[in-house]
Amino acid sequence: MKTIITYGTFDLFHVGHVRLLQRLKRLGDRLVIGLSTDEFNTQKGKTVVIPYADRKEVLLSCKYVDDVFPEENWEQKRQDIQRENADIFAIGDDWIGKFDDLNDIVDVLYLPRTQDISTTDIKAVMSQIEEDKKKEIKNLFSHLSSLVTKL
Ligand code: C2G
Repeated sequence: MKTIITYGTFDLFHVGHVRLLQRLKRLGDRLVIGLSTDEFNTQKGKTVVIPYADRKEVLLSCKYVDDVFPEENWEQKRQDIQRENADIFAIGDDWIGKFDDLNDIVDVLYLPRTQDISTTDIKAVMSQIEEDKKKEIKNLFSHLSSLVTKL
């Protein structure tokens, strides 16, 4: 039984996450994920949209994922790897080199990210839509008020 371990926030679950999990599962038999808690995301400087419990439920519904546990700090990886008896630690190459210190107890791999998709991009699109809607409503009101003044 070959176990793969990875970590992440997985907010606004998207195809970049799916493709990473798919590639990770192909490396072994069991994939476990350290899912960043809402509190740890604050430490990571991330504002999550979807709360931890829902992000966990979404991940567990994914056919590539076998288990999810909370990631609460930067220091827990070593004990997680030992507890899960992980053979491979793998993560996207935006982290390249950052976890090489773990290679005395696990094979450390960095996989290419999926281009042109990120939670940050999705948030930017969502806020742009909100801005456009606000402008539309403002224009509508000013049009209506000009009509009313003509009555
Ligand atoms: N990812 C990807 N392609 C994307 C976006 C994300 O392959 N287009 C990968 C990331 O490289 C990461 C995983 O999906 O391996 C989860 O991404 P995030 O939720 O952004 O996780 P991150 O904040 O990088 O958390 O201790 C490690 C951290 O918790 C990692």
